[in-house]
Amino acid sequence: MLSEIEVGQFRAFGFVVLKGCLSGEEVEGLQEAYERVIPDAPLYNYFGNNDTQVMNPFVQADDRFAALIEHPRIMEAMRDIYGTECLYVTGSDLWANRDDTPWHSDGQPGRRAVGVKTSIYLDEQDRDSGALNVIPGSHHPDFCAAIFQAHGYWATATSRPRLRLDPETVPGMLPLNTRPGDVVLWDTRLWHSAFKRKDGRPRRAMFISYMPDPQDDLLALSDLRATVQASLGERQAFIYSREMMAKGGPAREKMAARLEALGVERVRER
Ligand SMILES: O=C(O)CCC(=O)C(=O)O
Repeated sequence: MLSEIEVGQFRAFGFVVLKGCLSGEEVEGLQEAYERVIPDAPLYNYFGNNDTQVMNPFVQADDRFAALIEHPRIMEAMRDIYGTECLYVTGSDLWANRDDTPWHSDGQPGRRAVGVKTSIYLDEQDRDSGALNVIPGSHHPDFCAAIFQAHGYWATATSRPRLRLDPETVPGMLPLNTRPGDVVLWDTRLWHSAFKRKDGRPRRAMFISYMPDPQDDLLALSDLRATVQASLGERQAFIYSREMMAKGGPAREKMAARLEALGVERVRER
């Protein structure tokens, strides 16, 4: 259970590091699964040209990855923060990242829709070794938009909003240092970046996306449905494959059934 301070910190700053959230055994399992799948992950040279690889989605590739979706300690932390369940809304990517990820915010700066990601890393990380850098508090819509108005641009019509600032000296930036087993929970409206590791090794990272259950908030419900529909497509036809549903336990069934009750389409493969 998160402390009141941690919940308060998340609300004020937009992130919390769940220290030691995953057991040593879970981390070992993830490392093994990662090394098994990464050789087949496609190249992705959007940020640079350094043979970065990404598997998107990745949760279907190994049961140990899929188990991260409903990890009890992660679900509990999100419940502590939002006072309701968070729902997996598709959006899962696994990286061997050899590039700098530029400063950006996920989505339109100033948006009210709440998205939350978990970041899971397989190596110890700090500013020089791939840590997620954030501007604390920049998930607040007005602050997020103000930063964009002062320093932002779109690299292309479809890219995420970025910052023109020198990436190393962005005012207020904070690297979120982690050790394997820690999970970073963060609001995707935060302005964030990550630098390539100075030791030349790839950043071994996994990200999974959620939104809080909208309950009776019709605008939040519409945002949730739109988010899922925008992420489903050629690469992924359903949130859950038949196999993932067959292998998942009651927590997976409950989350899938809740999405269906909310009118989300293509939740599970029939
Ligand atoms: O490259 C990284 O590690 C940062 C990930 C990121 O920017 C994102 O998931 O939106």
